[in-house]
Amino acid sequence: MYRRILITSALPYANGPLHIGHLAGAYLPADIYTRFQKLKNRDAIHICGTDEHGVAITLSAKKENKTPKALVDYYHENIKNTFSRIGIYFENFSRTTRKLHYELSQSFFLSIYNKGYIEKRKVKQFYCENDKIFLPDRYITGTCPYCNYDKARGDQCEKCGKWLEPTELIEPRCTLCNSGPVLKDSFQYFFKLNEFEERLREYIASKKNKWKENVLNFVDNWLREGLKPRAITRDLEWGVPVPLEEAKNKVLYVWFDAPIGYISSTKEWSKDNWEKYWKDKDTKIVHFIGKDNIVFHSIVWPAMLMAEGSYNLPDEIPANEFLNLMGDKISTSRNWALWLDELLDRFEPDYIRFFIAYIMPEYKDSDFNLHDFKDRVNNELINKYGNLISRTLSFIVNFFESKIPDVELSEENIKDFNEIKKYISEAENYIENFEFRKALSTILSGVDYINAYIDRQKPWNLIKYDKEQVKRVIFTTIQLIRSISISFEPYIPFSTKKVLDAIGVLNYNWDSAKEIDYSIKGKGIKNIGNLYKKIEDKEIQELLSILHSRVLKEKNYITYEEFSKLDIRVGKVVSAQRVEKSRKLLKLLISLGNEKRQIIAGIGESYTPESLINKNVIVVVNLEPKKIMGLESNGMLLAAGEKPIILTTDGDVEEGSKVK
Ligand code: B3M
Ligand code: ZN
Repeated sequence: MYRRILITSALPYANGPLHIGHLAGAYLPADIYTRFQKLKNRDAIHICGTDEHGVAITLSAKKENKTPKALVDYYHENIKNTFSRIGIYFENFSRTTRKLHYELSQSFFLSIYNKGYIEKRKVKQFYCENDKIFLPDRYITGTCPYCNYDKARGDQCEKCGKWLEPTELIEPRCTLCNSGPVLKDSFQYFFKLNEFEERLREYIASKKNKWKENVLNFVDNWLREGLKPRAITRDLEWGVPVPLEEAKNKVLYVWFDAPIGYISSTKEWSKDNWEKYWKDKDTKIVHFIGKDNIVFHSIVWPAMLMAEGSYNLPDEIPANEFLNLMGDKISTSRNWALWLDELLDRFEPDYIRFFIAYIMPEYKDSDFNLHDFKDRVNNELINKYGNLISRTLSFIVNFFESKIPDVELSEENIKDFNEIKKYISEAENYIENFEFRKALSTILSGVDYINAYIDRQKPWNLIKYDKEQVKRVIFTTIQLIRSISISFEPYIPFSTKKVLDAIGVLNYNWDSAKEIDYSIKGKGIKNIGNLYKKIEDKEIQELLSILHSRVLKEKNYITYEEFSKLDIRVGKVVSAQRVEKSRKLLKLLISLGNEKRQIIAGIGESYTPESLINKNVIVVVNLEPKKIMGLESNGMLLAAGEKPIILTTDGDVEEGSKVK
């Protein structure tokens, strides 16, 4: 058994505010897990901080016309403040620009350098004479030598998926200014990742059946390709300087110093205690991250730790998948994001926590839909938990002069109470296993159980003829509320604190939730009125229109030439059928004059197949063919809206006419 748990969540880049994707990916699960462990009276700490180096920072600074320092100063405060508003609690929230972090990163580098795990290599690197910087791989665009795609990036071609070296690109260009960069000779330091391949294989093998499938699959793919030495330095001005005389003007690559930030932040938290959390064998280390960070945490970071030799390896890496927004990928560059601050300005932090936990992308990507947000919060959190609290407390106010009844419980009452333990134990197992959605739904079943208990007992009837029995029922109900609220605390800590405080529960922990608390017998309660206010549709509409207008303002122009590549035509629906096993998809045959096309379209929720026959539709006809649920689709039907409605013509035109 472990004696302490070190919990970290990915260090957010200090180059922008936090959005819902961040919360769902790492911070909320980490916070739920930490709060749970603390309730179990375990020695658990949650460590984090902002990641303040790398091109993500320097390029944002450039865009905002600030120095990197001014940028990270601003966003460190901004991010820290948002975390506190949404109730993500840390033992320490540090920064990778602090002196302590520089010293630790440099000594870490030197330690593995001195052991011979770092080698110096000559490299050829692109330099943009216009922007006066060495270009990171991702900031070079050119034609892919494998598939001829003309917008391939220096690290990878998005079209054919091949990993690339920037020097392989045909006609490379600087992504920032579009000029042709020059190749310069330089040298960098490479970490000999390959020397750890065997040990990494053993390490990963020991995690089989323990780690989540999505993480293991990812790692397997990487190991299958074989590991190569990786450059861990860069020619940049912003970063942790490489601690070698011969390497002036070079800095550590951001992914080398960032994970060391976990250690430096722990050290900053406690000079005396930090080492236990990193070096004692009875500590469990858990890294919460999003899926884009898996490689670094499960391969590169463990190898760095192996090379250094004095630290423990990560025990758990519960990575989440991505969260989309209204069916589309969140993209900060396209301005398609829901910022936490704008949600917090409108809604209780617990509404946001509750919903994000409810849809958490634990095993696959999931979607934040604002209508769904309103429905889930109103129907599950407010109608079930909120109403349970209001109706019980107002009953006590009305019939018992705001005092919890002072009674002895009967055998039967105790039996009713014992039922709740099952839910709590079940939720506990799920949380230990990082299954936060299942734990939440178990807790909600517990709330259902309590509501059903009250409905069965009907205290509002009983009060007319058996007040003693009502006292026992209400005392039992209060105990049930106390228990479920304790187990709900990791998810909605602001609400449960209010509730537990209102019924006078001061000292509690996870296991005490399974026992009756007699200390509150006869004590006064606080009348907190309605715990929640329902979300209204107009609040959602308002937020939606803000979201959409932001995207429209972002002027990502395409050229006339690019637009003219689209071949859009008018077609007529000849036949339509539902696609088997799909709610949304219809299989359409569309006439374009001389030619008929099969198109699979996601409009099955808005139309019956019959209603579409003979309708004019607008089709992109030169889109590459695609298989959808095994069926060939040749083109795309234009449609709009959440339940998509098709575009059509205002009057008749010939089939096959070009839209211009
Ligand atoms: N700064 C987060 C990201 O990729 C990255 C995590 C570092 S964790 C050591 O957005
Ligand atoms: Zn340039």
